[in-house]
Amino acid sequence: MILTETMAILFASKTDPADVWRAALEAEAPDMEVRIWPEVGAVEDIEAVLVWLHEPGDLMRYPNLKLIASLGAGVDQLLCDPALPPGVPITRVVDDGLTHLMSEYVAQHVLRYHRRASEYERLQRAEKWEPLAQPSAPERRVGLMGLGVMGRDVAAKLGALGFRPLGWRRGRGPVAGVETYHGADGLGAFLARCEILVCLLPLTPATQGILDARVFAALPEGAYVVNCARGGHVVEDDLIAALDSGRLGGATLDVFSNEPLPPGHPFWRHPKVTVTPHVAAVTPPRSVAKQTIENIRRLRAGEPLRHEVDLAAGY
Ligand code: NDP
Ligand code: OXD
Repeated sequence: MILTETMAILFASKTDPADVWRAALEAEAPDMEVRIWPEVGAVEDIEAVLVWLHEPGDLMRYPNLKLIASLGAGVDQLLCDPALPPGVPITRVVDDGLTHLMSEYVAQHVLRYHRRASEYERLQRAEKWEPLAQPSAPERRVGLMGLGVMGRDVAAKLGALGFRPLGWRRGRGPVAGVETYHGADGLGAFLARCEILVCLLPLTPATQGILDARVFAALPEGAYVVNCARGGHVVEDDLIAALDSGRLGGATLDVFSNEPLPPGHPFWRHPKVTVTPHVAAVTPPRSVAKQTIENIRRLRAGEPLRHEVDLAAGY
């Protein structure tokens, strides 16, 4: 490997404000040079990249690249690049602030369905005074697909509100305070109990299209779905069919296969769908800059990286 005198961090995102991210990185590491894609300069200088929705194949251009840091918690948007430099570690964001935002989002929408607010909104529009039966939180079954950093925090916060969440994950082993199901074998039994299903899975080949007609058929009649993970988890036609038939009571969607959600898409006007524009938990530049710089310093010191992605598992 040829080391140049100037080693630089490249910020490469087609959607995020470069000036905000430059300021965050420079505040954290005044001794490091920050470059903004596509003004890359000499490609040999690039030691680390901080990326979100980068240009596929671009990361192969940097012969001295030693770290690829995802600007978000998810890495599907990075791993779908068929030309990633082999052997270069990939890290993702794990941040208390981000996790807290996600838990707030999930709590908001779980409570909305639990307290039947979406039904009262419809009744109000019809000028109907109609009290509905109200189960208590411990009686309401909320299921979390994914019990990672986000899922566990959501479980703890829903637990504080009195819910007894169920969880589903890939690996075995207990998760404190959550009745946990595992893998493909446990999915049916888990779904059969979920009146409100929350998706907090990473998008991988194993979870692509997981929210499909079979899953909706396995949920209790009238169940609700909250997807704040990735749009690719949802088979959109199956979701619309399940909502229209009454199999599902409603869906809250923060993420979509096509973002921004195109004008005219049926989700926009569907009476049982709530749309938010991928804002469940927005990555905070200052803390991500801190994690990225810490990992560059660890790399230079030969120490293990934090929050490295397991490339075999895909998350
Ligand atoms: P983690 O990697 O910490 O957790 C992932 C969880 O999913 C783990 O419990 C894992 O199981 C489980 N899982 C993975 N694959 C499977 C599978 N095939 N079957 C069953 N369970 C599986 O991720 P985070 O909690 O940090 O984040 C989750 C996702 O949330 C991110 O990947 C991202 O896509 C999304 N996100 C969305 C945001 C938004 O604003 N909408 C913001 C931030 C994140 P195990 O425990 O066995 O490893
Ligand atoms: C993320 C996201 O993955 O914002 O962090 O979606």
